[in-house]
Order: sequence, then structure tokens, then C-alpha cells
Amino acid sequence: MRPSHILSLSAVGTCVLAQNQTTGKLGDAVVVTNNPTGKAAVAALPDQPFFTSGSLTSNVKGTVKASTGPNGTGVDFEVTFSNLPKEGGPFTYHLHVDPVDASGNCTNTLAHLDPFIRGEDPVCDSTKPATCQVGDLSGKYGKISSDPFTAKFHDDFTALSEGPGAYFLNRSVVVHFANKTRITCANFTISERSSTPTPTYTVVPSTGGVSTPPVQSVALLSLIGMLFAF
Ligand SMILES: *[C@@H]1O[C@H](CO)[C@@H](O)[C@H](O)[C@H]1NC(C)=O
Ligand SMILES: *[C@@H]1O[C@H](CO)[C@@H](O)[C@H](O)[C@H]1NC(C)=O
Ligand SMILES: *[C@@H]1O[C@H](CO)[C@@H](O)[C@H](O)[C@H]1NC(C)=O
Ligand SMILES: *[C@@H]1O[C@H](CO)[C@@H](O)[C@H](O)[C@H]1NC(C)=O
Ligand SMILES: *[C@@H]1O[C@H](CO)[C@@H](O)[C@H](O)[C@H]1NC(C)=O
Ligand SMILES: *[C@@H]1O[C@H](CO)[C@@H](O)[C@H](O)[C@H]1NC(C)=O
Ligand SMILES: [Cu+2]
Repeated sequence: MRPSHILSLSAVGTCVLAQNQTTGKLGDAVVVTNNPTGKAAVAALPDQPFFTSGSLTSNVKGTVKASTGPNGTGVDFEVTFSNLPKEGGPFTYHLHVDPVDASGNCTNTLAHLDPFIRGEDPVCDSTKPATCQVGDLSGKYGKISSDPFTAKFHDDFTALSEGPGAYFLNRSVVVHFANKTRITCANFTISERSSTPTPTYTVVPSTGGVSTPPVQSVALLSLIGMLFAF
């Protein structure tokens, strides 16, 4: 190899090294395409904060709602927060690895959900969400910058069916001060199961043809019931 080639190669190498590692050790987060249709869950912040600061009376109020995205791809999130501390913002929130223990200790939720092993630094580039920690919701979709605060966003990289590391319904959400101190945290509760077409005798009509057979069955059953009553 001629000296000029070696020179140009080392120049390229230096250039790459100067850039920060902006993806996980296992690469970019993978888009989740098999979330169960109709599945939904909610994490509701508890009445008492984990960390009590001067201006915080009771606790931050808030919920993080998650439901399967269009065609089973990713998750649609809807978040709402209010009664935030007057100081110490903008606040951040993330999906953390472990659930909240029975005592409500947010420290024991461990670190952000990060199945691709990216780490927290450098901070998430929100224009490239696949390169961020999967659990870094405020990094990808915005910090809590008002009180009350609401946001709706779609995340491609989170899972609502058990198996992949990006599954988070067995984990938690944690709200932080800007200095990372954990204010409060909550477990997820599954609010709607996936709508697999197993017939159930529900009287509440949902959308379209799926609900028709059960409703008819209920009508038939009550008709039989009436016949017996007479
Ligand atoms: C819906 O998802 C399936 C499975 O991931 C995929 O094969 C199909 O192309 C998707 N359909 C649309 C309309 O995006
Ligand atoms: C973080 O910020 C909060 C609110 O300003 C403050 O109460 C707390 O002491 C800070 N924690 C650290 C470790 O600096
Ligand atoms: C959160 O969920 C875990 C696992 O199911 C459970 O052990 C824990 O008690 C729950 N924490 C709270 C605060 O409800
Ligand atoms: C929460 O757990 C951590 C780590 O286990 C412990 O050091 C800390 O004292 C606990 N905090 C409270 C308020 O119990
Ligand atoms: C790399 O990240 C560090 C810490 O996050 C930051 O201070 C530095 O400016 C970044 N460098 C480049 C080239 O982006
Ligand atoms: C949560 O579920 C995922 C996927 O099923 C699993 O890999 C992980 O170990 C579970 N974590 C906890 C804290 O239960
Ligand atoms: Cu966090």
C-alpha cells in the first residue's frame, strides 16, 4: 500500500473515532411488528411521592397509557402529568427495567429499559429514535415542560407481548427531576387484553361483525330464559 493510501485511511479512522457512539452495542433498536391488536395498559402514579421536595404537596399526578399501534407496529402512548414540583424541571420520564417494589422504592426499578445496550450518554438524539435507549420516552418524544403536561406519541420499538426485551408491562415508569433524582414511579396494569376472536358472551357491542354472534347468543339465551319463566 502506498503511503498516500495509508494516510487517507487513517484520516477516515480519526473521523469515525471523533464521532460519538450513538447507537446500542447491539445496534439500533428493532421495530416491533407483532404487538397484539387491542392490547392496552396504564401506569398510574401513586398518591405519595418517593422523593419529597419542598414545593411538592402530595405527589405528581399522572398516567402513562400504552396501546398497540396501527397494524401491531409499536405502541401508541398517551401521557399526562400535573401537580409537578415548582422547581427542578424540566422533568424526564422513562421506562425502567424492573417493576416498583411493594414499598414504592423507585431506586430499585434500576436503570432505563435498554435492551440494545446503548447507555444514557451521549443524550438521545430525538431525530433518530432507533438509536436511543428504548425506555427513554422523554428523550425520544420530549421532556415534561409544562404543568399540566399531556403528550401523545407513537414509539416503534416497544413491545406489548411477552418475550422480547423491549416488553415493558412487567416493568415501570419513573419520573425524574432534571438532575435525575427520582420523584415517583409506577407499575403498569394491563387494562385491555388483545382482541383475539375467542367468542365471549359480552353484551357490550364493540366494532363490526365480531360482536354480532355473542349478542345474538345472549338474546337467544334470554329468550330461552323467558320461555322457562312462563
Ligand atoms: C402489517 O403487519 C404485517 C406483519 O408485520 C406486515 O406483513 C404487513 O405488510 C403490514 N401491513 C401494512 C398495511 O402495513
Ligand atoms: C435535584 O433537584 C431537586 C429539585 O430541585 C432537589 O430537591 C434535589 O436535592 C436535587 N438532587 C440532587 C442530588 O442534587
Ligand atoms: C409492582 O409489581 C411488582 C411485580 O408484580 C409487585 O411485586 C409490586 O408489589 C408492585 N408494586 C407496587 C407499588 O404495587
Ligand atoms: C430504596 O432502596 C435503596 C436501594 O436498595 C436504599 O438504599 C434506600 O434506602 C431505599 N429508600 C427508601 C426510602 O426506603
Ligand atoms: C460526544 O458526547 C459528549 C458527551 O455527551 C459531548 O460532550 C461531545 O460534544 C460529543 N462529541 C461529538 C463529536 O458529538
Ligand atoms: C419482563 O419480560 C421480559 C420479556 O418477557 C423478560 O425478558 C424480562 O426478564 C422481564 N422482566 C421482569 C423484571 O420481569
Ligand atoms: Cu428514568
